[in-house]
Amino acid sequence: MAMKTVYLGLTGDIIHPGIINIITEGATYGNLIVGLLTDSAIAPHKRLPYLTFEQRKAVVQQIKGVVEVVPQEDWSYVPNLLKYKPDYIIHGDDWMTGPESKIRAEVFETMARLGGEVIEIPYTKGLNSSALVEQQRSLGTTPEIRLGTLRRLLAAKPIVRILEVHHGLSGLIVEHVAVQKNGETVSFDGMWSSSLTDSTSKGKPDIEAVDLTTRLQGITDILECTTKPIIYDGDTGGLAEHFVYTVRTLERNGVSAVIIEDKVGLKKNSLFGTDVKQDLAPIEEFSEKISMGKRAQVTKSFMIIARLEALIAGQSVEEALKRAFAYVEAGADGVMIHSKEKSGDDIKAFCLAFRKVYSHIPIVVVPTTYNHRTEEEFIEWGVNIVIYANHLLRASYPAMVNVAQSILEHGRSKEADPLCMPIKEILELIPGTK
Ligand code: SPV
Ligand code: MG
Repeated sequence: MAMKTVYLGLTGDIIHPGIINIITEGATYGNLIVGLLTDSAIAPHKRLPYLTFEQRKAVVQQIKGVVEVVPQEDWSYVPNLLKYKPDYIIHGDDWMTGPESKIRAEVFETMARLGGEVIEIPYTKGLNSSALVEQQRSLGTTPEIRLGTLRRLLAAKPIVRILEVHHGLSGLIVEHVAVQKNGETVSFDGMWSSSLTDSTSKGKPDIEAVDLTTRLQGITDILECTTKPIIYDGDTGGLAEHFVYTVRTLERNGVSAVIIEDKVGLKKNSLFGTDVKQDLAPIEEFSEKISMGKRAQVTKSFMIIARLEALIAGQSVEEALKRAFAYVEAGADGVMIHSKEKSGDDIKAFCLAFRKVYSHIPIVVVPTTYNHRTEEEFIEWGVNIVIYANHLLRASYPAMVNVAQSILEHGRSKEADPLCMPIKEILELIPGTK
């Protein structure tokens, strides 16, 4: 009689005795097939594993008792159960309550239809992969792993959600803040090192006056307390000869991408009033800067994204498209289309037209003025990265002014207390402050 088959769904990022236990137990029922969750199966539900699918597969297929490793492309077990029709599925009994109970119910229903059986084994107390991932997170990451994460997220998610950071504390917010929405945990995927908020927080104008070395000090603080990928706002990139050094410095530090804009002359912030007109760089000159940057980079994963300022400069969507195509030909790994128009219609027109020509080159948007547009709409337009470019800094300033005014008005700080985080909380905010 043919050997029975047993199915086990796994992420396989951290292999601990609890997993070995379930594999050993599963193997006693028959040939154990591991359904290894792909990045895209995981990404909508929790943060990406540290190891890539291929790395996780290489580890899991060596574990004694594992006969075969197949990809599980979906968060739900059902598609793979229907495909492989196992006699058994094995799972820890920690899925009885919470959001996983839905997954459990559909597994029972599917296995009953297939004439199979669900084996539930007591999960190993104190050993749970998610808890271990949390502990691992406290140990940090490496520049190489962090750098590669942006490309993995792009491959795994319909849209990558980025929030501005300007110091370690704002980095911690991107790292940890999450909300529960329709039974899913929603959080930010990475950080935007903004020239506007970096210079504003230093009391300087956003005119490329803060150099890379100074900005890197701030980024180092952020790198030290976070693990998520960083996209660096490289302004115009400076002279092409200087840009190649910027690329290498960012790579060395584990930054995932730089975005440079096709403007010339003294750089001003793009959202300045309509009277401020900036000249666009000649197409060939900017294309050459991109090519030089691409030739200079050491890793495969680093991304150079070309930022199109045509719409900001009052030019047409056609001009922006013409430039976008030239920059992609020059080697740009993505394009960022910027506008200060309030409707977002010009951005939409650009994205739809660009997508007809390049189906896979990532598009980045920065919806500061057209902020009524939603992530769902951006996905429909073919956008891959949305950057909320300045919100944490803009939120913090009025909060601080309010407290300063309250202290002045009352001649004491008691009335400002409800506006402030409790002292106990601030002391506990940073791990290691005991
Ligand atoms: C920044 O955040 O510094 C940017 C985006 O470059 S914007 O301010 O919209 O130009
Ligand atoms: Mg900027």
